[in-house]
Amino acid sequence: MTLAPKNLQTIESHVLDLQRLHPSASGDFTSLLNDISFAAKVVSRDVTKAGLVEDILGATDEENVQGEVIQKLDDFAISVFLKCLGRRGQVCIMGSEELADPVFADTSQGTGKYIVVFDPLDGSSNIDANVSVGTIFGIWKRKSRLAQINQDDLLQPGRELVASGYIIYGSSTMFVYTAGKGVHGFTLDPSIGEFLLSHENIMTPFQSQIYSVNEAYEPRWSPEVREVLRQLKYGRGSKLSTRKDAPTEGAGMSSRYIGSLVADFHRNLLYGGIYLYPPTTSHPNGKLRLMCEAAPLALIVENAGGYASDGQRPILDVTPDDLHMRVPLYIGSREDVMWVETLLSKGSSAL
Ligand code: AHM
Ligand code: MG
Repeated sequence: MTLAPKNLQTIESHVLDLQRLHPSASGDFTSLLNDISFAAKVVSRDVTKAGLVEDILGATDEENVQGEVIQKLDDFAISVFLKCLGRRGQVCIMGSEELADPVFADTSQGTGKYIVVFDPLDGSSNIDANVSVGTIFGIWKRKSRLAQINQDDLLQPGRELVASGYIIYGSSTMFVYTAGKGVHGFTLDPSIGEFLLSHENIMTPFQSQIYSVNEAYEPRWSPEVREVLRQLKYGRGSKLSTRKDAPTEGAGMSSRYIGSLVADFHRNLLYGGIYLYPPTTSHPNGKLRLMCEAAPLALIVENAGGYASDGQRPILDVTPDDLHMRVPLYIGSREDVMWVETLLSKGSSAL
């Protein structure tokens, strides 16, 4: 029996097809996405070797600007992305979760068209246990035409994103991206070293049965967030339970939390679900970063029919005041996230 290949469209040819829709395009965007996919293959190769190669697992003795420990694989992934993205002059500046300041791309001397912000290895504290980790990226276009870019170029809201995506290094490596024309997923075929189209035009379920949150933080949440979680668990509209009127089995949702945002997000995107990282007493603005985590995933989810909110407004409408600005994040199936946003906006009157 011969096995018929499912689909042989590579990510490069998919992006080229996109480029053809814009006859005046210079090809810079196409080559930038190709560079990201190349960097992803390099990182994927080394992430899957973790454990075999000496000195690749574990933490460095450095901390990032937010005081979080940098893992050795974080360090490796940053340098791969910086090298691959800065080599052809399409990018003027790059920002990363782990680097305090943005980095100018050497070859463009500040003249490149695009700004790329990325989280090189999200969920990296899980890596030693072989849990799926990922890379998240967002691509903005610079606004100014001057050689020297300014703050307004760098600090743009998610609505201005030209494209975004993530790579999940899991049981297989997948590259998921949107450039505003649907969300498309490609799976790395390691035997030929290519990302092949495996999930065309992903749409996320409108409503779901799954919530993903670190419930151990309940004592650190506001009463409003606790109420949201109580209703997700016991059923919408359920009253605070006494044993007698406890909600019936099946009224609430099920829970799945990996603790690796890309992995939780990817599962919820495909099956439906809502991921929540609300403010806590230790992280009053939430833990996740707007530019390298929340906004790129918000663009993906909105293009797949879902929604992302900071609890009050769409994540895509939040303008960053700093490269490392944090935001609360509620993201996933549209109806679920809208419901959470409505409940939170009622504040204490909902209690
Ligand atoms: P990181 O970018 O430093 O890896 O942190 C982000 C990670 C997310 O992947 C994950 O969803 C979240 O932090 C888990 O945080 P917590 O351990 O507080 O639940
Ligand atoms: Mg992260």
